[in-house]
Amino acid sequence: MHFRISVAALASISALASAQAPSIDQWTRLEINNGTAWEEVTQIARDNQLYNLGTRQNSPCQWGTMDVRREFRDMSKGDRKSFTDAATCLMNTPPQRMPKDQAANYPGIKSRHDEYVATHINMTLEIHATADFLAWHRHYIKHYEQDLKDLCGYTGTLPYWNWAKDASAPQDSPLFTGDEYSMGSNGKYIPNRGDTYLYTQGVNMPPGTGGGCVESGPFSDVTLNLGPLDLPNTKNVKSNYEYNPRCLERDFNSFFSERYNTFSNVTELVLESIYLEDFQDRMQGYAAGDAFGVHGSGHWSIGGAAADFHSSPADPLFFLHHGMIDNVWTTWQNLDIYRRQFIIKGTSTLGNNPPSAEMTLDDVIPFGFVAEDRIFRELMDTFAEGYCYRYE
Ligand SMILES: [Cu+2]
Repeated sequence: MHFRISVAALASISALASAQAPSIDQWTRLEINNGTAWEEVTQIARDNQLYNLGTRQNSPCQWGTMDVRREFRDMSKGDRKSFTDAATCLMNTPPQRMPKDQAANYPGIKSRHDEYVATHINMTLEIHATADFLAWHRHYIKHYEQDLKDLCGYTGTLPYWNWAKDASAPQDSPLFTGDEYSMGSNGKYIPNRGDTYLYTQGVNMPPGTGGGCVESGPFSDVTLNLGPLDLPNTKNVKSNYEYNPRCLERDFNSFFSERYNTFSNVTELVLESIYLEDFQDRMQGYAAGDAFGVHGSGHWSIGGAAADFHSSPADPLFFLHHGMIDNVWTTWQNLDIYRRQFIIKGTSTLGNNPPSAEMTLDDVIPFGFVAEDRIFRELMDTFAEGYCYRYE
């Protein structure tokens, strides 16, 4: 007990020094561009987390025993393989929450993994460009991590993908070599494709480096059952739960990542967004002059299934991308935790269309076939209400 108090006292010195979020002026342009600033910013946030935890009495969540989520390439080969084995296992596990007598109403739901996809499809317009975008996805991926443990015997934590490390050429990332310890390969290269105009963003997209089915490594022989609903250049399904068995397609495309997923993009996002409105708009690409943001661009950099707005969780890589998104939010929160822990802003409809009420922390947030409803407030603190994890 005495020991814990003195650790907290020591930590308070550094916490006092950084009670306000650091300013981007503290780093040089080179440090911002090459990832040095990002490393240091996340370390400041972690120091603040440690201090914050030290101020809590009797917390069941302890620093030394909490789940630590790591970047996929930082994990051992064995741990990487355990994760992809478990993710594949979820695709071969029967649905858990869909009432069995209603299976005919959900023809595309064949597995536990499909229940995640179907829930995201069904809720797409209520969980993006809304007040609960960040919180909803936090709980969604947390529950996925829990299911890997509960249903597939996984003993590790959810990895994340720091796309900034691969922004110049995601197709060459060590995550996607296609060996058995990777997250699976790119899609098979389809030549002679032209540009595609993306109407929503007003951007002309050049073809990526793949386009076909994932060729090797984990997920090369999985079957996706749901979606796509809104991809260009493909035949989309007509209803949310339509059964559409097909391979997993990817199409890594640096057109997006080198513009929107760089170290400078993510570092500027976190350090320049003082207000939550700016932070969440800029992250999702709803801020003026930024058509994608790190969130939207991450999806388009992967391409294929992961680029479909509604059914993107069909590609397990979705959960690593959103691990990074949650890491970015957690970092932003912890740079000024007393102001940012419980702050929300927005309504419950995409871009407030159709108009809906401002959400509050007392609102009930549904999770469909994924999990029980939660209260918004319960999703704001990574050390409470069943959460006990950090990023490294
Ligand atoms: Cu989403």
